[in-house]
Amino acid sequence: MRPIFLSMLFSGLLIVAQWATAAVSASFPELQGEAILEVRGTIKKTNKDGVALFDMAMLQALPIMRLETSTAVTDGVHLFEGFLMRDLLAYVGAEGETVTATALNNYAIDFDIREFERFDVLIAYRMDGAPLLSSDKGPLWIVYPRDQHPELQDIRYDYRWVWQLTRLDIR
Ligand SMILES: Nc1nc2c(c(=O)[nH]1)N[C@H]1C(S)=C(S)[C@@H](COP(=O)(O)O)O[C@H]1N2
Ligand SMILES: [Mo]
Repeated sequence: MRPIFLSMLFSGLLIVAQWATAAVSASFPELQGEAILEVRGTIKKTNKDGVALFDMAMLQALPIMRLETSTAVTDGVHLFEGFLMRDLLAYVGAEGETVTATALNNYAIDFDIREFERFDVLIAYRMDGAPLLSSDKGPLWIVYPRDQHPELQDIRYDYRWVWQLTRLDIR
């Protein structure tokens, strides 16, 4: 093929790629139900006043991930279902170094964003087939693949299992 044709083809592809990206960001859904999780900070996609708000249906539309693990605060092994923290961060177009997770009781903790690439950290909404209730760690609980990685069986990770998660701040 002649170089001029190749460069036309290439710029054509770029236009299609940009159009596709615009279509994806425009498709960020409006909140239908109750806001369960709020994501703020250096994110590319928002749906209300610079914030990304998610109801349960929106969270359950993210790729579902299952994880079987014991926890530091319950007996035995449990089946958790939810989505990967890194999938959520990619979904909102998060860019930064630090994620602060805040809970209903204002418990807050900072994470190095790279941790979510290293480990399949889950934001779980179901345990053993039942929804996590706000009376018991729910509706969202950050769950680490504790049984899969011995280095996660450590007090320094136990405090990152934020239960009753309501908010993530990216910076
Ligand atoms: N929402 C919320 N999550 C939290 C905490 C908290 O106070 N609030 N404490 C953390 C700490 S310090 C630990 S060790 C684990 C286990 O806490 P628990 O034994 O009170 O369940 O949860 C973490 N997640
Ligand atoms: Mo703790």
